[in-house]
Amino acid sequence: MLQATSPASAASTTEEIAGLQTKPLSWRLGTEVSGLDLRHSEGIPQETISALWRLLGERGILLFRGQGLNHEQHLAFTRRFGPLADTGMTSRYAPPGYPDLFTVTNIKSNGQRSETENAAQQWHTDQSFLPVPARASMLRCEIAPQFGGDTMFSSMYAVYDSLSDGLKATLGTLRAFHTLFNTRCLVMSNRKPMTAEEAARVEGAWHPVVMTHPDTGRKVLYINDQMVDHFEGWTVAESKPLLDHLCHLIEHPAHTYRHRWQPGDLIAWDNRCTQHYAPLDYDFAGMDRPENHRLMFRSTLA
Ligand SMILES: O=C(O)CCC(=O)C(=O)O
Ligand SMILES: [Fe+2]
Repeated sequence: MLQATSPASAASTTEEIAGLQTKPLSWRLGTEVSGLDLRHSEGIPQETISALWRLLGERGILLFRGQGLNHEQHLAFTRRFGPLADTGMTSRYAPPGYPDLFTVTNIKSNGQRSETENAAQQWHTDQSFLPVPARASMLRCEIAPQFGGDTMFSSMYAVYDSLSDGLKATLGTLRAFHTLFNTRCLVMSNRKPMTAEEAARVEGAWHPVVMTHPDTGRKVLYINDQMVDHFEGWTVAESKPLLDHLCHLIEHPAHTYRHRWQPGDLIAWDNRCTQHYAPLDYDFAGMDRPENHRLMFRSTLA
């Protein structure tokens, strides 16, 4: 049976857990899991699914290499962990026929630039603008650019643990407003205006700045660069220096893992204890050339 592994004590070698081969991806977060064929996820025992879920809560992200899933298989594996969430603002970024998937790509469609080509240019956690944000997300790579196109992940356990007791105490009393319509958010600039219905859905929500992860009982920092520009009762100007400081800790290399994608990879992340970010680290100016194309699909757990 899977044993709780504290991130600090994660071994760097391959280990067998519940019949699966697992290997930490970095000191603070991430585990690669091998020995599973996710194309036939209906055959994976419930005990293994539970073990994967526990490992995800502890390590923040799970990597499955070489899976080559199609949309159906991707959604079937996701559903093994519970009901799906609405993927994003609406299904406007869904591939045809799959409203539960969110397409992240730099490939033009009908001569139009993709609105998701730089969807993740800031650190964030998915759907924190909702009163009940997505629990977890699963992103799979179909096409990776010749260089870059990486995704970075950061552990909010590690960031919280790195704070002084004084700052932990102060942050523990605060709430922050999460919305895409804020002074720090860059992502809306290249998007078509929202419909009234879309705008109402992403209006925003208040969340405590420090949360306890329901599965592990560990505390996490819960603010992010993309969605938050002020604390409750503080002005944007007053909040900015502290948010800048916290965002700097989120991107600190000691708290992160950087993933170099290969087509066929699938990464699951827990939105409650990690953040992610896609640096524009490929030839963005030359992205219309096929060797710079990037095509990813995300499913989201409610
Ligand atoms: O493009 C990426 O690597 C990440 C995209 C993203 O933020 C998401 O799918 O939630
Ligand atoms: Fe995201």
